[in-house]
Amino acid sequence: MPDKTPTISGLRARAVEVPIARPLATSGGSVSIAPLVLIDLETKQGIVGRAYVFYYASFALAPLVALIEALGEMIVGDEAAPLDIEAKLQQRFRLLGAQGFAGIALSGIDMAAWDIFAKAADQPLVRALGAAPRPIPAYNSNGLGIIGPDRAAKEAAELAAPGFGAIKVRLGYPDIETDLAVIAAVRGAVPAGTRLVTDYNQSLSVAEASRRIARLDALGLDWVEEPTRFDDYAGHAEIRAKARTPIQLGENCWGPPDMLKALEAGACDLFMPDAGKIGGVTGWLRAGALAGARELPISSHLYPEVSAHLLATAPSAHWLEYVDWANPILAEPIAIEDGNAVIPEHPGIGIEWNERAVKKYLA
Ligand code: SMN
Ligand code: MG
Repeated sequence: MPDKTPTISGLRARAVEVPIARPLATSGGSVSIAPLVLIDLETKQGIVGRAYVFYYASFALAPLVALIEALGEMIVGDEAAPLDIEAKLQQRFRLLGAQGFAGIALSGIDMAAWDIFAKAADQPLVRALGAAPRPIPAYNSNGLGIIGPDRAAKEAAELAAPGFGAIKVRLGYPDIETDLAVIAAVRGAVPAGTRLVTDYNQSLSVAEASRRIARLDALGLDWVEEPTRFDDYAGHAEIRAKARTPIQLGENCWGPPDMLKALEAGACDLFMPDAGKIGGVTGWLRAGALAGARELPISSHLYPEVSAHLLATAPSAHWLEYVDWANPILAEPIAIEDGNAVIPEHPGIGIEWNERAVKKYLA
């Protein structure tokens, strides 16, 4: 093997708890800090692959750091070939299951391996994947939780102000009348033409979802996300059959096989894989191919930095979900210009740490 082929020499994982500028109350729980694990995947040649994963709950951080480190040990000495690493590690989880903790750990290592791959090619990830950087339309998904019509209107105006083409409104109030009042208040507060997407965070029964969406259908919403439990694909298909508003799903799917089940069930009109759950860059690219084959619009969930590269490669790219949660610990947060994410031209994904901030937020 020529010495310039990057070989994994070690992995460092650190947990941080980063305060979120606009805490987010959803109908599925509240998020006020971002529990992240930062991954540095090291090579003998000196290239370091960097990625973070979002762990949803602080209690999960310590066991996840240990799991990611254990996975890192399994690939020391291996060539930093992301597809081979993915195949090797998936094999190790055949009996344990590659969902939950394991799925997020595998996704994080995969993203870091692709960061090495692109850095070794001296290209931004998008170019290493065969596409040129382009502006990626982004919706502002910060804040706008379950906060009632008055606060939602004020926050919506602030969120749309930088020129975003769309914002996300969380729904799932105790009654549909409040859902409708929130949408009306938000609509009145944002510039004409701003698209609205909505998210129930799995909070409704199938029957209740159909009742509510029948009322939402007249409002010109671009989508209703996860109206019921994410893995009730038959239930989503039933809701979708009655709805005129497009049904969005995908952030909780574990790997392309889950996506395939959702598509085969006819569960959704739109799909939005989460890079940390679908299997990192490898899983997301496969999801992008599956979506492209069906001309199914594909959006990203969280992880705006890597998702911008991935959306540029997707044949049926739709929206990038913009959240600023990792910004405080990044040396250079992803830029948004005129409502579009700007893919950085640096080699790799563009994730480098702001070490001072990392030290401050170490968990
Ligand atoms: C969401 C996801 C993760 C944490 C909080 C909220 C939400 C979204 O479902 O789609 O943005
Ligand atoms: Mg969602």
